[in-house]
Amino acid sequence: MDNAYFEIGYIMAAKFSRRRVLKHSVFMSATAAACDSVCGQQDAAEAIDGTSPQPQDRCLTPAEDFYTVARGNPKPHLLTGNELVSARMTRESWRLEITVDESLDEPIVKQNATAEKQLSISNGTAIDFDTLLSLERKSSVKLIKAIQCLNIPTPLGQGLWEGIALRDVLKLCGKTKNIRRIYYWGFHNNDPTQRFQSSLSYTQAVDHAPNDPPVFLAYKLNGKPISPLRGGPVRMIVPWAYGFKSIKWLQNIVLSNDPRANDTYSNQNNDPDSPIKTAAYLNKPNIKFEHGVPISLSGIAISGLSDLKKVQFSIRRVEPNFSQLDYDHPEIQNGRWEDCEVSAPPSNWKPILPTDISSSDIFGFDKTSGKPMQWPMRYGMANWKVILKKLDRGSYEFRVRTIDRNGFAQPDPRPLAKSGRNAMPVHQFQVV
Ligand SMILES: Nc1nc2c(c(=O)[nH]1)N[C@H]1C(S)=C(S)[C@@H](COP(=O)(O)O)O[C@H]1N2
Ligand SMILES: [Mo]
Repeated sequence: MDNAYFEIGYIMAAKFSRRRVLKHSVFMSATAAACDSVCGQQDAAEAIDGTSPQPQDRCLTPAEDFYTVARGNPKPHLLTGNELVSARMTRESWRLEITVDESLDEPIVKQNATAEKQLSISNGTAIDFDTLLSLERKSSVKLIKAIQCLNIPTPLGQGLWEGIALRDVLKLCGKTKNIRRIYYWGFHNNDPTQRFQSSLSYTQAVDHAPNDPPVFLAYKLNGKPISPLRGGPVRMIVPWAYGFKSIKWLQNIVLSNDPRANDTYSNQNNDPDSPIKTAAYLNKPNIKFEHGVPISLSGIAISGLSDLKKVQFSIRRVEPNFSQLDYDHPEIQNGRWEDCEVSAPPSNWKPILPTDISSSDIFGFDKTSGKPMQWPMRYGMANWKVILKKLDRGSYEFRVRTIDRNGFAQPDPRPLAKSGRNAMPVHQFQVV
């Protein structure tokens, strides 16, 4: 680790959490500094709780070090003791209701949804934790996945999530008819105005391509029960989606024949069906470097729905106080781009994973070799790095971007902030 980075990372991070800086000094420096820029861009409507985005390495973020995005007053994860029990936020008290919305809404909903069984607290049939666990043998999902907020341009953390495919949970309702959408939400003080709801089409809930993980109800993170802070005891995990689909403190699912997405998040001008975009993020480094000393720049890259082929950088000599060119300016698009180094997968997964989990059990890993079948893994992240040598004295503008497996360069194919913040990172610095 470069000393210059450590120092700036330390100073910036100390503003947020001195304890964590010390604890994670190994991967620390630059990402902690990055939060200064990335947090500034987050949507004002987001209720942010917790500390600054934590530095992420390529493997598993400790549960308490994820950056937390949570709504509610008080926030459900701050409940303790009896309050936690009556909120049904312990494994023993947890119940999941699956009910049917039978209402019609012409001309869009002409026939009503039905299910053989509705599972509700009032008739004593809601799913309890043991019932959920009993599906484990049939349908266990283990997935290493980064959580990323659509409105915060750095992943919040990456975990090994374990759970049961939503498809198999829905089967507990027996035969169903006319279901086109699934609405779901978690505990929010039983106050409907606080409810943070998300939704999936029936197809998204039950179908998935063989090389893509299914939607699942997670009950373990990094080999341990999911804490209230991370959305436990049971949290929805929608692998391809931004964080708002991965509802915490999950307690209610409603089956409906209304095909419209009514995610709470779409009320804030967000695209509710946007998959995670492949993107590189820059750990904001120093703005001044000493001439003659190699300059190391680094960051995180996340592999979205379209996978990650490579990470590239481009560097331009500029006049001080120049005005920045847009990402689609021909000078940027047709400039010289070179490949960055992307961190290789760990050669040994054993020390990284919980002791009772073998890498070959994890989605996307080869059953025989126990190695990931692609790297970085889809919906996961890796580190990138570049070392710049022999730069003359002067001002520079550094850009970094991903190229996805379709050949699109970040921020394409959808450079729209409200379908995921993935602007091409830019950094200006001086060599003096
Ligand atoms: N019940 C509930 N689930 C929720 C939220 C919430 O406020 N309430 N926030 C969502 C959003 S917008 C994001 S980005 C992720 C953040 O997950 P994390 O706090 O575990 O990092 O949780 C999602 N799930
Ligand atoms: Mo979010």
